[in-house]
Amino acid sequence: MQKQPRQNASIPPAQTDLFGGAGNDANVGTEVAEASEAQQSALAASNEHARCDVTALEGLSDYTESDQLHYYPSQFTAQADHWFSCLQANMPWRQDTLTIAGQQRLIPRLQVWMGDKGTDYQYSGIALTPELWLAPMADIKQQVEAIAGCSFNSALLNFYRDGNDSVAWHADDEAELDDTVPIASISLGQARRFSIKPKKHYLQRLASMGHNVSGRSATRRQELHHGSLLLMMPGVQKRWQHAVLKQPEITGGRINLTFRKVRTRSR
Ligand SMILES: O=C(O)CCC(=O)C(=O)O
Repeated sequence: MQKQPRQNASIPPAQTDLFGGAGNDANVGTEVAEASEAQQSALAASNEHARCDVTALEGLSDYTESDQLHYYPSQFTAQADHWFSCLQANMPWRQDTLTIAGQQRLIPRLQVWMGDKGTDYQYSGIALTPELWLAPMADIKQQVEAIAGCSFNSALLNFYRDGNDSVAWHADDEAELDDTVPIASISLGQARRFSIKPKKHYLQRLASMGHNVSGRSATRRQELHHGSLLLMMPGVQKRWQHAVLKQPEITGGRINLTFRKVRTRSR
């Protein structure tokens, strides 16, 4: 059975001030480049108060824990500067090409696909063969696994060079992703706005259940801060879409790491 994220306290009830109450940026203040599991537990505990549920629409009758996002604004504050500079300098960043309506377009960001052998992955027509784990990614993976309570075998690294880089509305719902495992997203560098809204089929279902929501009214937004962790429960990919849209006024760079579990043949 899929393990749930480690609970140091019970998950707080869905909040009506969605995305609004996530503002605690307290520096957890521990040097944890080589953090032990005990240190990670302590960090998670000290960060616990900052966790909030961000996708819940108040009163949805089929809302479940599987739809939740948990935002930990300061989970990796202590490691964030080091990770950002190390990843920016040392990853084999590349700009891949998408084919849209027969036309080739460079994606508006740099990326790297990293993982265990056999974790090949494809999205939007881009076929990705994994780079094997490079430092410090294996260490970051271990630290995030300790908090998420599950194991990951791959990660997509995105580098947004400035506010003109973006990722369009999508869900990470490809068949090769294990849809019982959460996706864990770490943000480093410039804070950027993460947006999330129900997929069309989910909006229709909500309407048929008598909920008066539109894509616009149901859209939620969250600034993802330097050193933060966002855990997306598996239902998020089934019923919701997310995006990091352009913010042209922003000049700083941002790195995002999304840890995932790809189904491999040996599974
Ligand atoms: O940069 C982010 O926060 C989101 C990245 C994302 O949506 C993805 O990797 O699928």
